[in-house]
Amino acid sequence: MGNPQSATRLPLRQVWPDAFVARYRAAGYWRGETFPGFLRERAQRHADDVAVVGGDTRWTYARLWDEVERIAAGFLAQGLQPGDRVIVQLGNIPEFIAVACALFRARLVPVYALPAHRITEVAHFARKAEASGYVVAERYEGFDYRTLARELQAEVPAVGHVFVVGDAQEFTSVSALEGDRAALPGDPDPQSVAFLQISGGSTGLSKLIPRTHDDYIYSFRASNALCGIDRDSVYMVALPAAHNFPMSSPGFFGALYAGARVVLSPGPGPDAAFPLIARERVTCVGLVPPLALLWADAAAKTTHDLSSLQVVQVGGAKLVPEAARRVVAGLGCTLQQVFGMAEGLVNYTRLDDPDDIVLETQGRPISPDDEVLVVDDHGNPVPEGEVGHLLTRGPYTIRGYHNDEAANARAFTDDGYYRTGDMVQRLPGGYLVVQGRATDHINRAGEKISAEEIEDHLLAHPQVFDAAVVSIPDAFLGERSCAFVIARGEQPRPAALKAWVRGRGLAAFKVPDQVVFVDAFDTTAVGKISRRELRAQLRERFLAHAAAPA
Ligand code: OOB
Repeated sequence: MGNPQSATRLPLRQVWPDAFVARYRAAGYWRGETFPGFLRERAQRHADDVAVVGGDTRWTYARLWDEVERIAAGFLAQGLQPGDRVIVQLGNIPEFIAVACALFRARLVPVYALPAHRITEVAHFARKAEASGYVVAERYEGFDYRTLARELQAEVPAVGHVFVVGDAQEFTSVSALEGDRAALPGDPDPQSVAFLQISGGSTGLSKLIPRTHDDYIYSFRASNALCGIDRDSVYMVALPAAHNFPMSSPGFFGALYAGARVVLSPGPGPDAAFPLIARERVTCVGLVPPLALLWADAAAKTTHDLSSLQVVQVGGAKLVPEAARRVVAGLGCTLQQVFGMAEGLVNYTRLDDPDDIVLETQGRPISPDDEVLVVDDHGNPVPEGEVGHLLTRGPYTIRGYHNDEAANARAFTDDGYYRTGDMVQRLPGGYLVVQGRATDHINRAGEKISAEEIEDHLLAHPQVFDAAVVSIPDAFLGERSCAFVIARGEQPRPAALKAWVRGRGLAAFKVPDQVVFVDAFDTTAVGKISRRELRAQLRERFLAHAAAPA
């Protein structure tokens, strides 16, 4: 029996206007390729080449495809039906790739959650996506996800199917899945939604990002050319595999498309990654800025041979020029800045760009058809070189979030541009320099945290009268979160408030790094000021205070 909701299955197509579809096809961006289509072809062409390395597993392309078909047939045999959404919450293990590709093969739609997400977030994804399945590992980084699965089924009973990598207990084991492979469906419509990605959640809760086969495959095929990925490359996934950056910029999907080798690092730090780089002769890796600095320092002292590394990509948050110099000096290979977003647009510095471009800009768009506007608060273009809001549309940028009218009204213009929320400067040649953002989120080492979402959780505490969460510069993380709180009655301890947020079933990275109690928030003479202004004011006050001599 399938999900009762699948009777009212949503039209899982991302709709670009016909004229754009025609244009993107004519330009050769959208070629009608699909995930199962290219994976099957690679399994034939590169059958005995190693595709995926992780833990004790080493799968060739032929073996990966065999796993994909087995798991795909198993999902359908368990009663899932093409079109059903399935939440995938797996760490950097080979099964992440096998399960995601198996879902594509069975025309099921993965919804990617990060391993750090907890019940509140996962339940939100399940409701928003109307998911009927959930795939987890028995445990990852010490956390038992079967417990989370039980909580999820209690909160969202429509999630009728739970699959577990490892000891499944009362659930279904991924390794035991079997089904009739001959009954697997044909390849999907290339313009259908292949998966739902999670947004960084700049306002409130995360939104779901529908990406199609055609648009996503274009983004990593084109990325391969700009990142130097070919069949001889060895690409390491050091960041969580569910992030768009290590997934598609060029990511493990780009590497598989090229017939290259994917190496999954169990953790992002040098301890986990360096021995694997040496053993597998890794050529390319993507990092967030704090990690890149950590790697650069560790590289000076390591005994592991890192000489295979050709390209280190840094993105997800701003890499300031001084840090960029340290990364280049420490790792001694080509730096590539990557400024991207799960909604689409990705910018790269080119591998042969001059040093000043590589050190001082966040690159330029992948596609000649990425349309970029830099506008003032009223939507009017600003002169080249001036800072403005970045809006974009193009052959791999979504036209709307899944199932979220209100967010779409805010985040997209009438003519289909996505409002990125980033403030940028555009230089000659189309290079962008990220100068900040217009929305109130905290970019904590590449993890995006919505101020609003955390304020809501703080306000639910009986001893919190009001709360404002702001980003504070942090030497290591880039930014950290600080919650300004007005207590109601007796002032709670900061640690108790942090524990409260964690206890609300949220990812640990969302717990405020710092809690500061204040007596009141400033308001203007005319009355209540906007949350945005309030947050900006608190940030300024905090920074002025921090800078003042003791
Ligand atoms: C990547 O994707 P998301 O969806 O987690 O976050 C997107 C946001 C951007 O709008 C921007 O605010 C920030 O992250 N960002 C950067 C940046 N790269 C991303 N800000 C400054 N400099 C950079 N280089 O973070 C993402 C997706 C694909 C590739 C790379 C990163």
